[in-house]
Amino acid sequence: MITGITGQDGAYLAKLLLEKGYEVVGSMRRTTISDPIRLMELGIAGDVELCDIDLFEFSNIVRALERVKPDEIYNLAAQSFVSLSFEQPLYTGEIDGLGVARLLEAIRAVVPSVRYYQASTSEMFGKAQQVPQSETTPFYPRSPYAVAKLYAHWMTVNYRESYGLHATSGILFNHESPLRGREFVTRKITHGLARVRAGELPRLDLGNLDAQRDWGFAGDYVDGMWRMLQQESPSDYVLATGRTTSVRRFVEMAAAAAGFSLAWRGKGLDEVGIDTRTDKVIVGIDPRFFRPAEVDFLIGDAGKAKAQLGWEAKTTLDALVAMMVEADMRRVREGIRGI
Ligand code: NDP
Ligand code: GDR
Repeated sequence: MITGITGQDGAYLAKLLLEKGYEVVGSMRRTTISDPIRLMELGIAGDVELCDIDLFEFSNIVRALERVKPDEIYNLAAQSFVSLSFEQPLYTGEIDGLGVARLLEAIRAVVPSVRYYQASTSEMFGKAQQVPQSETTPFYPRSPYAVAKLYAHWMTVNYRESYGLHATSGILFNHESPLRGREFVTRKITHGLARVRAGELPRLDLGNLDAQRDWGFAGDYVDGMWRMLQQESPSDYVLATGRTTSVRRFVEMAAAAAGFSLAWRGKGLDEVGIDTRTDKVIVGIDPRFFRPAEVDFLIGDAGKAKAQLGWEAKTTLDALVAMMVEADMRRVREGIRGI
């Protein structure tokens, strides 16, 4: 069972599990647009059974577990956009924090022998206390999202220690793909630049260009999630590439892949990215995209995952950028709007 199957990771994980011969049940919450577009994009929408779960509602979690009786549960459902969590801190806490407590309680009551994966995050390191960050680095969350995820992480550890649940927390650094939501910076950049290139958008406005992230490919990371649940004993694992890159550098790489010749001019809020071939501004800064508290720098140490799971990030950032730009240029060319 995968909660949050309509999201980026849900789609890649479902594909991986189907390829391994699993029967996959994915939970969705009811929304006005109910097409599982990412599953459709991967050509697997007809291969998974869908059920309704909103992590806000205890009773529907219990009923779904009683009916499905899963062997493995991957809890990927969350309000996952850090920026929105500053605007909706209580909702984010309800779903990303208490929602996990609801799920763990339901597991304890209905399927205590299930193997459970909790989608924890490098955002829990926040104002990082060590470089690089590993399973033993102290946490310092910097957003309501990260605070809620930290509660969920410790609840996962606590249910493992208190009740012997096979509950694992995967502390994953940022992972991206052509199926990434368009609000996250990497996809915003590749999708935005593809639209600027096609003349659909005058320019792309961003926030803090100097934040640095350890970006990998989502397809690699879902394989790590699966490996974690195949271990005899549950534990906590960091998945990361071990390399960090600024948002500014990501823009430069994506612009080059999209066929622009980018040069930066100006400073602070007046900084712009110019296409030197046309002298047009293609990137600008908009203060609306800055956060009340920022996570400036993350770089992960996935040594434990390599040693115990045989897992390593395979896709380079160059390949990831090329894959994302190519997908967005094609979608814009073909007028594909939904994803
Ligand atoms: P997405 O935002 O793409 O997907 C989130 C999923 O959660 C969607 O299916 C969404 O459904 C669902 N969801 C949201 N609210 C609820 C709710 N109230 N009840 C049930 N389902 C809900 O995230 P990703 O796929 O990128 O990430 C997967 C998980 O991993 C998340 O928990 C995220 O916080 C975490 N994570 C992600 C990282 C990354 O870099 N991608 C890194 C570390 C952790 P809907 O389609 O209806 O909105
Ligand atoms: P993050 O991802 O907050 O790391 O959380 P996001 O892509 O939103 O931001 C990364 C960095 O880019 C800076 N930034 C901008 N971000 C967005 N979204 N839009 C902009 O215009 C912009 N300009 C600069 C941000 O300030 C930030 O520093 C993601 C999510 O998937 C979480 O769910 C997950 O837990 C973490 O990754 C690991």
